[in-house]
Amino acid sequence: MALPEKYNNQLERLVGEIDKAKKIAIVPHYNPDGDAIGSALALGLLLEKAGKNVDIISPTQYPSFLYWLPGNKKIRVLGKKTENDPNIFKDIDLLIGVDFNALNRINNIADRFDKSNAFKVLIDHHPYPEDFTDLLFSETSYCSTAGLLFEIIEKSKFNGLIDKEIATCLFTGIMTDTGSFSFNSSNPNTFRIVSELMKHGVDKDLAFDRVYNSFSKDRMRFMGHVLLNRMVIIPELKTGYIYITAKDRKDFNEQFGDTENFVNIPLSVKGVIFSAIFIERDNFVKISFRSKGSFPANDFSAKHFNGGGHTNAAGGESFDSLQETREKFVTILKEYEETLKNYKY
Ligand SMILES: [Mn+2]
Repeated sequence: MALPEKYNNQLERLVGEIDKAKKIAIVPHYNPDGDAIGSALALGLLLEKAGKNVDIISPTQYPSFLYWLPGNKKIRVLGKKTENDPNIFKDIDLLIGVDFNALNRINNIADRFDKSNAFKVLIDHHPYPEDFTDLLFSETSYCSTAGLLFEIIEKSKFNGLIDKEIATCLFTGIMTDTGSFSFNSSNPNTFRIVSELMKHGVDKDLAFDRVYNSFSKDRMRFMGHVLLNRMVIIPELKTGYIYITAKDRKDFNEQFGDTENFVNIPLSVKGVIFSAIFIERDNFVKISFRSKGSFPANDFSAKHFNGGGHTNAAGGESFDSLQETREKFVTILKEYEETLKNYKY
């Protein structure tokens, strides 16, 4: 398989715009993950090799387990002082968004992205993309934006520029978006892409080690506390959830990214197919959902918790207290009792 034929014209236009552009900016979503950062870096490194002046602008901070990635220093992270800068996209001819489907996913800079006179492109694998760019490469059949980006590059004249560093960034995007090939990776094409990347010399074991074996002692103890005291399993509804109080975050010296992946823990309990995490933040409760099989975490979140995402992984939020949010969740779950009880996975 390769990039679907229907993108041929768009690909031609994209290459034309790259050729024309002097200055290019690449933007991942806020709170970027391995796929967003890996894709942004891979594209940035590639376009620099093609002789372009490239800015990679992250709307917010990202986890330190990604700092080892090649080209990491090129990323400009917006903070309190810089996020309101009206000129972040000044003189940019081509603006490329990666790994998001809606302007509100780059919330703090959405207005400037939208109003920029640059030619705009979006490369993404989330469902229901909004129409806010001149070109849209959006395919949910890909495990990751990095996978889709690889096939876009592969089919273009830039294919020859892929090197070990670029391949490492793409591989890391695929690895993190599939939980090291444990979900969202049944499409054989994912492994074809990985196979191509490996030919460029990606050190797979190193990538795994840097991403997954990089916790602080505090974070490990935090996880222990969560497992022992903050996990609720509701076997009859095949659901588990975790809640984290503001005090927990303080007690365990929470650093950015420390609660990442906690939401997956309840799914390790036999029989659990739906899991959630509720994290008490300053003004709201941050929520993530995970599911197995066809139970739609994204629809559940969209309907009840102002969120969305993929079938098996979605985000959400609540402006009730942590306690009220937990109670609301359990009440809503009862509406799904029949579905969950009879759910076969
Ligand atoms: Mn992604």
